[in-house]
Amino acid sequence: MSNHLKCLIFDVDGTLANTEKDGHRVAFNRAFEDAGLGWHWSEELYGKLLTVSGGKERIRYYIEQYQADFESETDISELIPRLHQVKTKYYLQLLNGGVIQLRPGTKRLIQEAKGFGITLAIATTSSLPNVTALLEKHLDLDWFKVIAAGDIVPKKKPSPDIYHYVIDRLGFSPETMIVIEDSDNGLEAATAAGLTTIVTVNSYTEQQDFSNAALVISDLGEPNQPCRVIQGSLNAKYLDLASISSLI
Ligand code: XBP
Ligand code: MG
Repeated sequence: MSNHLKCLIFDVDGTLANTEKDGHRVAFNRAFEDAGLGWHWSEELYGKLLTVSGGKERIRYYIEQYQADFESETDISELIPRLHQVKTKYYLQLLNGGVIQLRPGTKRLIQEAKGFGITLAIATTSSLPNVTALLEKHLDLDWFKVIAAGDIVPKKKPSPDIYHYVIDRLGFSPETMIVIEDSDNGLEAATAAGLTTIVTVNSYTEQQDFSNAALVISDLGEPNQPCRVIQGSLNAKYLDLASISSLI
């Protein structure tokens, strides 16, 4: 194995698991329903709203763009975090109920990396309870040396701040780290922090511009379930550590 690769940094939503359509989106809608707001985010509308990362930021953007006449009894700056808290409760219920499963290859690759002593980290816009719950249910919290999530940095992706945070905490040179992301916002954030990035697309992101990625694939793949290469080259049927190391 190459001596150069020291760390893999994973995004969560859309990368480790397809959390958005059947998880976050449904949880937002349940929170809106509880509050009697009459708002509903369809699968299609949610795709547009995903241009804004961060749940609280997404609600604010929705109000500004789609509910311009909305008048709230409480100040919007109080309403948004309250809605978001309820949304988080519903998301955790969905997650713990088994609605969210890992994407192909994620557990295999993470276990392989762990076996080779590669440091693992998380860089996500999602709130910390969502991330810890996913890792506890499907992987292991202790496998990840740094979990950077939610409001830990004020500016969310596409700002590189969350990646700068991980780099600072780990103390590795960016050239020794590889990021796995699923979206243009995530790619932009990682690239601006000087990190080489592999993209695994999903239905919400497959049409986005990933020209700055080192490799774009359909998913991480499994030995019996090869991935599709969309951009770049991969000398294997699925993404393994040797293929990742060759990108450094
Ligand atoms: C994830 C997000 C998050 C989730 C919802 O983006 O943008 O906002 O959609 O989570 P990325 P919260 O995968 O690029 O990190 O509601 O907890 O924000
Ligand atoms: Mg993502």
